[in-house]
Amino acid sequence: MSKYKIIGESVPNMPWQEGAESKSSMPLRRYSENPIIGRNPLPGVARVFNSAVMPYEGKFIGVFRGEQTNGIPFIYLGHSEDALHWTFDPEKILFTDENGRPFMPRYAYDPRLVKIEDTYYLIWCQDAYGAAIGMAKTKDFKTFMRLENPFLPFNRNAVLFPRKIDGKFMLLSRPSDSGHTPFGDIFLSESPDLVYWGRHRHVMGKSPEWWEAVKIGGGASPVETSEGWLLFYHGVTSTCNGLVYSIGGAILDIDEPSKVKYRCETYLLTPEEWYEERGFVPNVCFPCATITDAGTGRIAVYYGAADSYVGVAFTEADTVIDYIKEHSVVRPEDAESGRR
Ligand code: BMA
Repeated sequence: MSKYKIIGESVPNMPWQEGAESKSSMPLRRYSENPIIGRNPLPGVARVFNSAVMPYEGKFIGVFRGEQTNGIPFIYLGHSEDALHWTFDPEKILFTDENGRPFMPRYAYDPRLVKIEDTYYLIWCQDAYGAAIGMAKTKDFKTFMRLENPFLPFNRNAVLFPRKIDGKFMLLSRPSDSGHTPFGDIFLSESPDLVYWGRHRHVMGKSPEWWEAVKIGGGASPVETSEGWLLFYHGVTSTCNGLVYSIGGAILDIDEPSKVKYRCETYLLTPEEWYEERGFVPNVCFPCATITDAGTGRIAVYYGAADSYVGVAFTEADTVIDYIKEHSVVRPEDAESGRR
């Protein structure tokens, strides 16, 4: 019997590996065949990383950050029978605007994917006179309607919650300045219609813990559990040789997710394997999605590695929630509602 429940779909065919190894008793265990997507996966695309996947019609579908050979990132659609071996559509996703005209962002990166009721939403980073949040919806993964800029620049790492709370869409994001690093806290915003957003509340800040002292950012769409919203996010530290991105874990209040219930003071996974330490940008583990099975409590975390590859790590709700709770340190400004 599981101690904690995942509230969501049963996905008995989700990817899993018995006996996957963990480092230093960490709760996330890497898939032994990582990276699951290698370099040059399709013509004109040098690297695929920081990507999001989900179950779809008994198989799996995903939106992938494809860095083209001219260096500009776009989003490509991928298909898989087992969520481990992927094939990609050769052309990047072409959106339409709200009037049905073709729309192609100037660039698009770090896509996330979530199903709310009967619609799938893509959220990514794009240009709107600076790095900003892009959003589109689809019902069939054939046509994608891009919604006009929901937020002002500069903001990135947006993730939508998989259900409305109190009748409102809820979104985590990480506002910043026009640079790459300052202002590294996660905020919550709500909307009745995905057009008008407000009641912006502080969720959690970068922390004094060194591994996440520079900035943090939402990772995978939060997983609903009996303990609260389980959030895998990224935390960044600075070294004399550049930034290091690790995966962190927190549990947010189920009804008021701007309140942090538990927050793990250590990372859950940090760059240690060759595909995480070596690549276009070394030392990056950047979570963007999970696949979960409510029946067994299994969780697969999908993360970009070294801005070059996609990796998968496995855990169970019981394992990771207990770990987060046992190592939890919540500062008063994270525990409060975040309303000022
Ligand atoms: C962040 C984002 C990510 C990237 C990371 C490391 O700011 O741009 O897409 O993986 O930097 O380069």
